[in-house]
Amino acid sequence: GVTLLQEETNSVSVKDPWFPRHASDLDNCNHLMTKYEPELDMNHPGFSDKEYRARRKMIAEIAFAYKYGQPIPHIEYVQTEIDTWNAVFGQVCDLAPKHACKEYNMIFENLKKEGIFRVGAVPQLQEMNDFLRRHTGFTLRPAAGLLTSRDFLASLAFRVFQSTQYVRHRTSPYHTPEPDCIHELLGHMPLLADPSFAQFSQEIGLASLGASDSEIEKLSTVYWFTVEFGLCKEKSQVKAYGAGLLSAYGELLHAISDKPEHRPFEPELTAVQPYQDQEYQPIYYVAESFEDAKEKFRRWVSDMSRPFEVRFNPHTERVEVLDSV
Ligand code: TIH
Ligand code: FE2
Repeated sequence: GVTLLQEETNSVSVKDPWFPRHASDLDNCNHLMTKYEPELDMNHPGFSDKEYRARRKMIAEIAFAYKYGQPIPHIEYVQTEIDTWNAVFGQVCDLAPKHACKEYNMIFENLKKEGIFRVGAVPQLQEMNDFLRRHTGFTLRPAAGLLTSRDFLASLAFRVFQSTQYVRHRTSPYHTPEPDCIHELLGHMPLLADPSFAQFSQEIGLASLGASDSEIEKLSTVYWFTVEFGLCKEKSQVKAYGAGLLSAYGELLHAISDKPEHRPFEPELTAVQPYQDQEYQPIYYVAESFEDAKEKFRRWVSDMSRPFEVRFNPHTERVEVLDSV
């Protein structure tokens, strides 16, 4: 009897699954995936670097202690971290004008003008938070590492982006398999300040609330091939908008070369395409535009099995649940 009862309370009911209803509920959405942790993964470039591991631990503790509404703690980045930022930032300054989509480039220029992106200082999450809030209402929360898809996607429903705050190991500046703040800042943040792209990101998040595990898997695959590794058309050219391309110049050049396969973005096909996160992608999906990707995504999501609809109320930062007809 007791066991059965416990099983019932632990399992997620189809009718009433738990998911965050208010932005402050994201305090409970910070579960980490265990891969790539420098503490656990022998292949991590920081595995044998005691000092780096201590640094990561200290910054992770800041993320775990963070609560909704607090200012994001300032990190005093050290010279090796600043050098790594300078190296990646320099690459992006060289390559983005030619290979990034126009929306990215416009906001990138703006970020330089405002002094948030500059040589010599890793941008602070709090200043980036203030910039994003002014443009699209997106805000940031510090994350300790790679989050579970369910937790990460849920935050997007509230226009909250959970961002790591540590810097990749200095021995691999131009590519890392795990997110770090250079990837978040140079890859993700500029487009989170674009209204159309912000809307697309939030819609993926809203679709994930209360979704089944297999639907979460599909949504995170769509996220992977769009927000992380997406390409888009601009006149007759193919440009990058995926964050994993914009923060890693080796993969950016690979993606736009004729080596990988380019396929048109079709959510129902993209969602079931297996992917790996150790090496460069062999396949990229090309969107006609953000607007077109959003339209296609909406049509696909409306076929998902969830028995209710959700909508975000920005005044209360609350997700309202509506029975669908
Ligand atoms: N590979 C990216 C980089 O080196 O900046 C980081 C990541 C992209 C996607 C997941 S982690
Ligand atoms: Fe990312």
